[in-house]
Amino acid sequence: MTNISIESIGIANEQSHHDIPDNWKRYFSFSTDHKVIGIQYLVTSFIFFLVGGIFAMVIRGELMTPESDLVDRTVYNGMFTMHGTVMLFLWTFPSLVGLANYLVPLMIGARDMAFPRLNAAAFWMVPVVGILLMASFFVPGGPAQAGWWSYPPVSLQNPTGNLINGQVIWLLAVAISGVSSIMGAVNFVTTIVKMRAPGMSFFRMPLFVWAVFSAQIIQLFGLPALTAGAVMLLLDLTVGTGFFDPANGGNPVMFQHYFWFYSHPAVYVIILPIFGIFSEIFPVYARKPLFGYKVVAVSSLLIAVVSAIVWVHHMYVSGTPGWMRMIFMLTTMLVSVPTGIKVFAWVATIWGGRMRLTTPMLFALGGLVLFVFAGIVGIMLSSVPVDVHVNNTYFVVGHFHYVLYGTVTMGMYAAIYHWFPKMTGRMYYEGLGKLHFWLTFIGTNLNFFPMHPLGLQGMLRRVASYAPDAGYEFWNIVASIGAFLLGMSTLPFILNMIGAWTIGEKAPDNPWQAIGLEWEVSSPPPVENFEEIPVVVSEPYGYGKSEPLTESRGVGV
Ligand code: HEM
Ligand SMILES: [Cu+2]
Repeated sequence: MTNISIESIGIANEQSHHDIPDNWKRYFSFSTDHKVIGIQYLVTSFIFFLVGGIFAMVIRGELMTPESDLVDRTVYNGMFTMHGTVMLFLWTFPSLVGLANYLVPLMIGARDMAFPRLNAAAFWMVPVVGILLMASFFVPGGPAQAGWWSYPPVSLQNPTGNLINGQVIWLLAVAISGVSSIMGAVNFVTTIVKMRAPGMSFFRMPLFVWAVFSAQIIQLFGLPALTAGAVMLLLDLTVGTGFFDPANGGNPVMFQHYFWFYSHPAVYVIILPIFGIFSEIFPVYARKPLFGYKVVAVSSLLIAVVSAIVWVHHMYVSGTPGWMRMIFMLTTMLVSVPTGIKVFAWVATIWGGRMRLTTPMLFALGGLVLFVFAGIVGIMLSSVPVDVHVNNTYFVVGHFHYVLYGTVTMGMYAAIYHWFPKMTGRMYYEGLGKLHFWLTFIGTNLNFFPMHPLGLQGMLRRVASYAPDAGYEFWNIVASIGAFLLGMSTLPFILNMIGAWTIGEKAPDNPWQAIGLEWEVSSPPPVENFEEIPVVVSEPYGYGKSEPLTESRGVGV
């Protein structure tokens, strides 16, 4: 490969800008381009984020006052069940898969995913899941009401007696979503193992790719358990088998094992890519190499391994014997070791760096701060005596929203802003981005901090009303104000995205002077990504080292 002059690179990029069919119709087609699929996932999941958010507003509206006065209690049950389900299965998972779809082939120097048609098929199952869940609002009895984990025997009650009911539709939707995710996992793992560009050894892969790799391995071993559990529950509910139904000799606790064997590791499927995003973003805006690259890379795999042996911490109060509680308490605490290593590495990365506080960096920093808070509370919860005390209270709800909103959703925002110029070829508006950040950061704390004292005071989760003299009102009002602030925070974001995508300033190929293969192609990248497959010649994150990343390009940044 030869060195090309700067002019000819400029011209090549200029041309590829025009080559791209910039018509929006391809986003509604069965496209097999991983970049189109990535954006399809991101936009679809964001729409469902808004739907899940509307349900959250109803929940918080109801909880402003002690009485159950805004919606009927059964409607409330449907609301929190669908809120949790939509937020996890239609926002968190698909948005992360979308980001990974967009980035992984570019980051490893591949032209597409290993199985492009499987990729498209997996995506198109997501709207099917969404339509099924939304349709469940219109069947007699309304949507599922047994919470996002659908424990039997509650989930087996079927009060309307109909064969088609909210719970049946919920189980079908979750099973389809599981199949879609398994298809995606096979595709990601194959792509990362088989499709790396020459020179892109495992220890030259960006940490986002390491994180996706580890997360998708979890999907492969975990999802079959959840999907099988969902199908067995569906059989209990529809044809009267007795896997979990105590009335038919089944064991309801077995369902909890199937469910959490996947759904605990699933939190790492969610958080690992967010860790990957942090690892990509901090070096760029602190202008320093990532501290301890190899250790951080391996710690993702370690987290994936340990995540497989902690699930019983969700079942401390499910009749679990004492010795088993102790084992799972220890394994759970063990996860904090590789996780702590990462936090240490990020802090060391930004320490003394020349920080640029752009919107992506603000979201990443905010996400890190809130993650540390969530992590400390998580270690508290891993301890059996604490968990037995606060189990099923708002303390737990507060904890997981610091993770899911404070870290995951804010981390996704960081990623969307950071790669927006690459994906769309346009710059977002920095002012609107910062406004979005502050509304989100303040809103998250106002909304979810009060849940901790409420939980310690004994307020139970999944209740539409509470005793007026219990002293819960103050914190509930604060939380609801925070919720409405979070609802508002999406407005500058939507305005920013639509405005920037349609009339924003044109983005250069590498607006952040970042190092990585995705920044060496045009914005947006051409179909098939690379005119010539790059040859990688150095480690990632070479900030301040001025060594080239690939053979074909002369200078590093
Ligand atoms: C404005 C933002 C949000 C607000 C105000 C909010 C509020 C709430 C509240 C009050 C509950 C407890 C309901 C109850 O137990 O009665 C809840 C449950 C839940 N939320 Fe959120 N939430 C928000 C965003 C999110 C996000 C972004 C996620 C995930 C990414 C999420 C995932 C969940 C889950 C999994 C549950 C458990 C549902 C269940 O108990 O079955 N939430 N939320
Ligand atoms: Cu867990």
